[in-house]
Amino acid sequence: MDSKKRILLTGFEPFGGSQVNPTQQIAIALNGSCIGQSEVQSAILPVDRKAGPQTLLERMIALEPAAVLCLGEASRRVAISVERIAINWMDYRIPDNQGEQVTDLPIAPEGPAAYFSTLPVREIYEQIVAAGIPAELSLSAGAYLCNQVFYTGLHYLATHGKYNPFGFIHLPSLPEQVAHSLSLYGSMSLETDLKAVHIALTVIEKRI
Ligand code: PCA
Repeated sequence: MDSKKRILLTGFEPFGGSQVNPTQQIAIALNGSCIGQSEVQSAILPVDRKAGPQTLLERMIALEPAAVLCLGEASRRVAISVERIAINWMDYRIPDNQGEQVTDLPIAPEGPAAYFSTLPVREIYEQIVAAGIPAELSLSAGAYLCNQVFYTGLHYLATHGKYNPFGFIHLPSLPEQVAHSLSLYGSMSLETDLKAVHIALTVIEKRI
């Protein structure tokens, strides 16, 4: 492996009956790209309560990335959501892709109630908005797998004395996902997602 710093970028497989997940497409599109002095290495996480967080930790251990940005799709959100807080709680809204639905359980029984994102969240949010892309600072990543992965990564770093920037961004659904659903809600194009994630990675890269 060369001496370039690595940023781990993760997306998720499709879930909840959808055939696509914008975060999978973004992670694939940016895999191997250079941001400043760093290289993006992507991983696709399964929507599986055990294999999802496990795959993240395996990639973090194998790659030793200088920073990690995880992406998840939040259907019905209308803006790029830069997540501030991961909570130590699972209360799945729908089953995962293995049909498992967890109700009211902590992620790490011995862990703190919550962790703050260690990304410069306000700067990321402001830069995305400055580029003309709708964005928000979000106080909750929910209680499904995205929050679980967000919490798991921060808990791993905290319990191993590591301080690498680590955080999570939710993307809205793609226009074609909304077009094919029975109800109408907000969406964002892949092109706009790509611009926003590139901005986030550029901000993060300056901190590593
Ligand atoms: N979004 C889900 C899990 C996978 C994904 O892309 C979530 O928001 O928890």
